[in-house]
Amino acid sequence: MDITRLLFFIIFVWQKYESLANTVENPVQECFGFCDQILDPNSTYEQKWNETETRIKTLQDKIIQIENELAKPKPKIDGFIQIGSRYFHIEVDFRVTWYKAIQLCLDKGGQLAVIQNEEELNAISAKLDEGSSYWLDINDLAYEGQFESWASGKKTPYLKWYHGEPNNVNDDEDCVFLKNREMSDIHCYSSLYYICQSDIVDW
Ligand SMILES: [Ca+2]
Ligand SMILES: [Ca+2]
Repeated sequence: MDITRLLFFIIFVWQKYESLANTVENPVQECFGFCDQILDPNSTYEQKWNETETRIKTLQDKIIQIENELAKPKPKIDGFIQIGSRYFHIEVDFRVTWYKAIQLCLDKGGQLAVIQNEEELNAISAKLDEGSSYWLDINDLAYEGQFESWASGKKTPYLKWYHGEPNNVNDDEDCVFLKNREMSDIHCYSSLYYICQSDIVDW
């Protein structure tokens, strides 16, 4: 190697060394501005994350507020009594078909009752005459064996069947009544008492 080539080689190596050194000393600059968002603890990513957390917290507070509002008993309607956290009207003066019971509850400003759970079943049943039958908003008119609320069109949240029920006798029992704390299906044109609830719930 002659002296000229040797000098070029030394200069080339020196420049490469400086370039590498700068890379180590200025990592942010070498990342074309992206690295600072990762390396800087006060980066925009962290700010955005904090903003997102704040928004999520605000939404959670709103959801809790809405849930609390929904959980409140609806205003009392004349002729309705409070049972548990809700208001009900228990009709014991005359018996009607299931269809008529639907209409009469709507006329009162409520709807035919949908029992939410066992606790509510027991609370309501304690107010009923033993041996009497009361219509509920439960039917399988649309699809046999699929019991749903007429008011909401959704699956009924709670069922407690009497032994052997539902049995859909003569393939013609599509409406449900409550008797002695248990439920049975029966022909919808049977005449029974009925229970309305004051609130319209979208189950
Ligand atoms: Ca049926
Ligand atoms: Ca039956």
